[in-house]
Amino acid sequence: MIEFFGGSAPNPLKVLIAMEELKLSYISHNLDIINGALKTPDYLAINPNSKIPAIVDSEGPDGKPMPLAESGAILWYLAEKHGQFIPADLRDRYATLQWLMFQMSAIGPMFGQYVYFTRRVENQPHGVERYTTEVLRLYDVIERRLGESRFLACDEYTVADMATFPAMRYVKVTGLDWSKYPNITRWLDEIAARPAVIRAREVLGHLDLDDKIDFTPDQWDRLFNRGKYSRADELSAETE
Ligand SMILES: N[C@@H](CCC(=O)N[C@@H](CS)C(=O)NCC(=O)O)C(=O)O
Repeated sequence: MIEFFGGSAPNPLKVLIAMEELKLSYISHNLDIINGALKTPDYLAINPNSKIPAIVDSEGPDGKPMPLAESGAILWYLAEKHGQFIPADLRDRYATLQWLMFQMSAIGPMFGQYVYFTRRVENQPHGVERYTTEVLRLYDVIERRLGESRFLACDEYTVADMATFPAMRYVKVTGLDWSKYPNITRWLDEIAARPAVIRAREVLGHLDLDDKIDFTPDQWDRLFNRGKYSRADELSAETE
């Protein structure tokens, strides 16, 4: 049995998709990210980085409970444990790792910053320009890749696709000309139609990154560690 700690966001959706694809039994906990649920000692023991998602697998590799954080690591762990969605062929296996790392290091963080600068803060044109350009560059990388391969890593659906689908599908890039991305469209439609992905979306429930989320200004500041939660002034002494 897996205990899953998530909430309404693209990173938890990756893990829900994997658990549904693998037909695992799990209990899902929705954590209240805005009111300190990620900062409790119990949760920090599961995810030292105090983010969602995380899991505790009651049957870890040594038979004991296994806590694990970082969506990419969780996907790899579950897929490897259950022998699916990571190809056996070594070339395809390392390609899967490559595209999973690409999601974790590029798509995830850059799309996150894009959402921040376009929707969560005002009057930061340099941030809007930088992350819009980067998101478009990443769209081009994926479009090219999906022009030569049915799925990201190879012709099989892998954990790299499960990791990359949520941000590509649900982060709305304003003004995007979809006619430039026929391969991404084909790939998104195929993944979105998978029964496991439909189930995962139902479990996740509401997910709309464009919504006017009902947080107070102080809650936004706390979420993004800004305003009175910023630590930038701690470094001022070191500039001398
Ligand atoms: N690299 C991490 C990123 C996790 C992450 O940033 N999660 C967001 C939700 S998508 C979160 O926990 N936000 C709440 C916060 O930062 O306090 C992963 O892939 O698991």
